Order: sequence, then C-alpha cells, then structure tokens
Amino acid sequence: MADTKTQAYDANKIQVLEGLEPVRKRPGMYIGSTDQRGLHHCVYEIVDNSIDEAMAGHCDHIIILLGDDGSVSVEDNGRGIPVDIHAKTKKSALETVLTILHAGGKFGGDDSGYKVSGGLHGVGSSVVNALSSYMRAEVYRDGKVHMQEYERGKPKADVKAIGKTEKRGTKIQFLPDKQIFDTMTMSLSVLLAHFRQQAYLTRGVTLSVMDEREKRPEEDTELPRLYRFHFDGGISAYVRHLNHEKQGIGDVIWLEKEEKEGFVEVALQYSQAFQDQTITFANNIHTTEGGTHLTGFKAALTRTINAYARKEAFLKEKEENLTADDVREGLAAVVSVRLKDPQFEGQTKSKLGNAEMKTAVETVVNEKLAEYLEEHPSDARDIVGKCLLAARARLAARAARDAVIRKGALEGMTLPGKLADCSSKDPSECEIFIVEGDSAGGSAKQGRNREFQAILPLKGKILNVEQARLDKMLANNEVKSLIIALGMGIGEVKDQNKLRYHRIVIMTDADVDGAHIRTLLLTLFFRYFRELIDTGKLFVAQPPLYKISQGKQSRYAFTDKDKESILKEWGIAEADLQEAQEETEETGETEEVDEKAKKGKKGKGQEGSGANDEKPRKKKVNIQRYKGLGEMNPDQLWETTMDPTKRIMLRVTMDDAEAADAVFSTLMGPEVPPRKKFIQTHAKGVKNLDI
Ligand code: 0RA
Repeated sequence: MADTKTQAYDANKIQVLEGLEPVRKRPGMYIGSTDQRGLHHCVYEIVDNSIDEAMAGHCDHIIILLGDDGSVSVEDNGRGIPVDIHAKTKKSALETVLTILHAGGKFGGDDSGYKVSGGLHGVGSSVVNALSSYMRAEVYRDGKVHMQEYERGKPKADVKAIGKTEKRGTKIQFLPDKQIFDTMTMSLSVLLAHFRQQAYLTRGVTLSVMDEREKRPEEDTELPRLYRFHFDGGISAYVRHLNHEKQGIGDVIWLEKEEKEGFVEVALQYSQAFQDQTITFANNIHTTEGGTHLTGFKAALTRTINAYARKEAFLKEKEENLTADDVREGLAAVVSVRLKDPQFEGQTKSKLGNAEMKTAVETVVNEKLAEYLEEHPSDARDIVGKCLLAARARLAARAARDAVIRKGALEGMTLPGKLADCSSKDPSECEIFIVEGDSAGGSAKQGRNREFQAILPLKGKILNVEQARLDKMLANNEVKSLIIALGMGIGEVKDQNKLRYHRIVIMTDADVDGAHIRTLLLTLFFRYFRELIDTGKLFVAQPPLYKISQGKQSRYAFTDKDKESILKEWGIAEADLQEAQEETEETGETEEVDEKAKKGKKGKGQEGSGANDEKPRKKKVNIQRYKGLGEMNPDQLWETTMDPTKRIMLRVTMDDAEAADAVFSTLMGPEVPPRKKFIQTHAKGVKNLDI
C-alpha cells in the first residue's frame, strides 16, 4: 500500500457527533436490518476496522472467534486504538470511538486517509456497541493491557489498565443484543465468504477464524471449525480462484497504480467460459451495482484490446471493432479502487458514483494493459483470438435473435402456440407459470385464473445454456418460446420495460427430473435475465408433496416436516402410523386419537364438514405422495400451488453472485470432475437450490 495515506494521528482528530440513542431506536438505519444480515453486518464492521489497520500497514493478523455464548471476538496485532484523553470529550479516545456515533480517527471522514472501513453503511464500531448487550475492548499498547466494558453502548467504568503485556493490538468482543436482533444465529459459511474476500483484497494479511459454537446452524454443521485466509497474491489470487473450475487463457494479468484521484488495482484473466465475471470494490466494499470504476474498466479494456488487435492486424481494416461484450466474454476480473471520499449510490448504495474514478481506472488500465500485451505476445494473441471468436458468435447470435424476434412479431401478439396467455395486459398483475410437461401444463391451464395467469408448458429438458452461446440457445425451441413469451428480448436488445409478466414462476415436479429442469431454467435466468432475479420477479412454485386424508378431512403437506406436524396434530406419531392404520382396519379407534382428529378438522385445507356428529367408524389415514404435478387434478393444482391466497412460492434471491456463478459453472459447465466433487460434497445438504 502507498504510504501517503498514513498520517500522524492524535486523539484530538476524532470528530464528535452524537450519542448512541438513535442507533437503538432505529437500528435498521445503521445496519440495514435486524435479521441475520444485520447480525453479520456487525461482525463485518468490527473486522473491517482491523482490516483498515492492516491496510495502513500496521497489522498482519486478525483472529475472529465465534464464541459459544453467541459473542464474537475480533483481535488484531495493530497499533491499538489510542487510549489517551480526547480534548473535546475529556474521555479516552477508546471510549470516544466506541460510544460516540460517527467518531473515529481515520474512519471519521477527516483527511488523514482513505475511509476504508465499510460494509454496507460504514458506520463503525460504536453502532455495534450500541446494539450489543455486552462489549469488551482490550487495547495492548505501551506494554499495558487497557480495558473497558460496555452494556448496550454505555461504559461500565472508565478505561483502566488491567495488566502488562508485550503484545500490541486491539481485541473487541461483543454480544449482539437479543432485544434488537430477530435471530442470534450467524452463518459461518456467509461470514467466511466475506472474510475470504477481504483477505484477497488485503494482500498479505492473515484472517484466522474459529467457530467455537457448540450448537451450530444446520448449514454449518459439516464445516470445519478452523480457517485461515492468507493470500500473498491478493486480487490476482482472487481471479485465479474465480477461474479455478475454468480453463484459463494466459496468466492472470495484474495492474496497479496510484493516481491523484486514488489508488487503482486490477487483476484479470480470460478463460474458455462464455460468461464474464467482473467484481468491483471501492475501499474494500463490494460494489455489486458497479459504478464509475467499472465503466472506466470496460472502456479501457475495449479500447486497449481493439488497439492491439488493429496494430497486430488480427483485426483487418474492413472489420468492425470488437464490442465491449466481445472483450468481456470469458473474462474474470477484480477491480479494486481506494479513494478519499467514496460516494455510494443506487438502490442498495453499492454503486460507486465518483466521476473521477472512471478516468483514473481508464488511464491505468489503458496504459498498463497495453504494456502487458506488448510484453506477452503469445498470451495477447490467445486473448484477442478469444475475443474475435466471441465477436463472430455475436454476429451469428444477432442473426438468430433477429429471426426469433421477427418470428415473434410475425406471430403477432399471439406468441408461441403453446402459451396459454392471460387476458390482462397489465404486466404488474400478470404471472407466467413455466410448467414441466404437457400433462401438467394441461392441468395448469384448466386450473388457472385466466385473467392474470399464463401457462407455458415446456417439453422435456431445455438446453443447458451454460454450455452454449446465444446463437445455439436461440435455435432451441423451448428456450425460444420462453424468450418470446417474456417479451423483453435478450442479449444486446433487452428491455425490462417490455416484460409481459412481473411474476415468473417455475413449476416443476418434485422429483429428480423436475429438479434438473428447474436448475436448467435457473441457469438460463441467472445468465441471461439476472435483472429479473435482482428485482425479485422469479419464483419457484411449491406443489405439495403429500395429501393426507383421514375420513372426510384432508390436508396437504409441502415438506416432510409438514407431514409430520399434521400427523402429530391429528394425534398420530409417524412411528405409530403403520400400527394406527392396522388398528383402524380391525377395530375403529381409540378415544384419544379421535379427539385430536376432531381438532385437526379445524385446520386450514380441510375438506368436508359435519364430520363431528358422525360416529367415528374408520380412522384410516391415507397418505398420497404426489410424484408429479400431473397427478393433481386442475382444482387441486389451483388450490395448492397457484391460488395466490393459499400457495407458497419461493422467491429466487441471490445474496452472492460470485457464489452463484461458481455453483452454476460447477453444476452446469463442461468439466465433469468438479461437478462430481460438488455433488458428492453437497448431496446431503441440497434441499432448495438457493442461488
Ligand atoms: C486510530 C489511530 C490509531 C489506531 C487506530 C485508530 C486503530 C483502530 C482500530 C480498530 C480496530 N483495530 C484498530 N487498530 C488501530 C493509531 C494511533 C497511533 O498509534 O498513532
């Protein structure tokens, strides 16, 4: 890191703003939410401060402990938060930093350096303190251990020296407040993904993570408890990691330069994949919506590769320039910038707005990438070759797409033949069900509300888009129908305003084939219609797995757990089921079961009435397992899966595009060994594919 950003610091520089009451009143304003995300956010806040210390070159090891009591402890070997008395507050700097909102030396927005500490809101440790029922800070400085404890942001006593030490550094332990958070359970896998990313961005620092929780959430139970992230390669190692299941073209290219606007670092590598994966950061904050640094990067990449291709006559005089999309096919890149006063914009405040960073990134990439290509002619030729291939494919795809669009237009507003469209033309109230198979399609067509529900049956498997370019994709009838039905186009001419349905529902059977088709569809949406996922328009229908009937009453169960709880409600233990059934056949039933059965009748989804006055003769429990949607009649399908007032649908969300990309590359890409490995390691855990 450049040294220019480290400056002399003293306790007086801390800007005093306000106390912590507003934080507890409106936690969402400061940490986004009080669910698990907010909980994780607190951990990031504390760790990010230590990362800052590492970035400034003062610390190289951070230890994170998830305690069995629900607390988290973060220790670094940096300079230690100052403990001297702050002129304005007349309190120790440590206390000031941890009890006053927006206080903090280098993270206070003064001029002494880049404000690097971050996360979504970049609010700092005082906010975490306010939202913790208990916090303890230890500072190892000047041979002493200084300590202060807090409850809900309030110090229990002044900072005091409690012992001697040779160590230097800071340890912050905090216990999130049960009164504030909806859950106290953190997800190790989510935390690890963040720590790994931070370790890449801070070359040379070691992040050690230890999970000491006795009871871990289900998704963590198979994970080791101890981790160490350390990457000497920094973001080059990140790019290598992004491409590790892919076949690379040339080496990872790494560029860095300090400009007057800020510091720019870029790593990139091409592979034989089709998709591009460019991940951007500003001051270590993942800018998922991109921004000026991304714009500058794209512009420079296109310009530099075209210039090189022309100069070396890979592009003939009469040939058109490569487009931005051509030079991004198969690209993995990490763009990381650091600047003094980052402006975050966009829906989720994760889009960099500083105009000067476009120029900075553009200048650095133009200069350094051109240099690299000159110095590595063989890699350069392979890269240009890959881009030319992409350009040719794009032209072929354009022709194919134009044909599709023309066909769509020719067929007028009637769209693909097998689409049963809805009558409403207001996209905001329209839904399209993408249904597996003609028979289920038939049931869905009869069962639907034709006012606002459209049905598109797909025959068999759709094409695996992970292994095909757009042109081949568009030659596939199933994919083609879907694209025309959606109405928003694809590729270069996509327009979400033309989308004909604001809810798109994937409805497949609850078996292996259904899961495969669902995955293929999810891949298609992830790769080509990501905006529909980002805006929450994609859903997966949840047809019931069982119909459980007893006498005249029946209930639907959507999961095995559901089934168990219904049976329990009816007073039938799973283990007794067999027995109970036998018993009924011979003798009728016992009092106790009868009582429970009556209660069960009051539950939702019951059928029939007046069963209460009937003398119970039979209590045979019948459990029907639905193997396919086709086994349900139209009414049942409507009632259980399509009726907006009763159905359960899973909205497809994506917390982490990078993880999703890795999953799709692994699951749907051409390489078999990684897929095998993935399936072997995850087979147990797969319930819902959460992308
Ligand atoms: C301001 C000044 C100095 C260190 C820090 C902040 C600091 C903060 C944190 C938060 C977590 N770990 C940290 N380590 C250091 C340095 C003052 C000096 O010694 O000159």
